[in-house]
Amino acid sequence: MTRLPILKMVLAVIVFGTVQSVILLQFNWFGDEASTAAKPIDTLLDVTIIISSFIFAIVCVALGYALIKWRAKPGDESDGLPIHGNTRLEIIWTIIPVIIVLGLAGYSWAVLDDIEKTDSNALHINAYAQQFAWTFGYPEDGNKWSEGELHVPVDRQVIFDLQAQDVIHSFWVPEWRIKKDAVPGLETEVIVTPDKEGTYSLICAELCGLGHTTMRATVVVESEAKYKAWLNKQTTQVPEDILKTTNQYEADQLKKEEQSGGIEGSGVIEQ
Ligand SMILES: [Cu+2]
Repeated sequence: MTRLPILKMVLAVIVFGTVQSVILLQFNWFGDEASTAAKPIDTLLDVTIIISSFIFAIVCVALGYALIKWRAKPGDESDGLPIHGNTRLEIIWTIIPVIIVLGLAGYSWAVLDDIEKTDSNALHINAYAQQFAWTFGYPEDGNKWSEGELHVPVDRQVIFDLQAQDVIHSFWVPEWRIKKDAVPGLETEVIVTPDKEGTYSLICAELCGLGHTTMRATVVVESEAKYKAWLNKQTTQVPEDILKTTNQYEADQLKKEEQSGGIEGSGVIEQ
């Protein structure tokens, strides 16, 4: 059995893994950070990049060594040796990835748990998603309604109650990092604390039909005073037909089914 140059290989992995990590960490993958969730999420991503870089390095070094060391000599047309499994090796290469994956899952869980802690003075806003537009209801201030433009105060937690009116959409403001699906009949919420004033884009991140790419809204993060002033100027209230809670949505679906007679009551059984 050939003895592997373990020390050299480990060194190669360290060098290759480090160089790759350093290069990949230079990129600003997600753009500006504009919420309190952005930092911990970006750190989680950086840790994942570093771990992946070293795993990639291990694979490349092992593969490179095998290719050079055990390549066929010119003119050698014979078959390779029949090789049986190696139980100890298989146990090791199963257990190590399991530990890495579970570790990263636990870390992600902790980050998510932390950024989704709700404040008692959080602002509630309803985000209505429909093909192909976003509209917003502000239930704490007379249920005012804004179309295509969302205003939120800076440094205050906002809880968006997502309400899909037709198909599945997805609420995503890249600078806030948080993304969540809006599913008809389901209550989902986005919990976020914007911490940087500015104008951003809310993007639908779930292919929802022909106009999907145009399904965007402007997001304005501003001081509490400016937010209040803007809200005071809004005159329209959330229209009745959009005011669907999950229960109302389900009730509507039921009514529709009853009106169409239902398949069970159509006389199929009598025949
Ligand atoms: Cu959409």
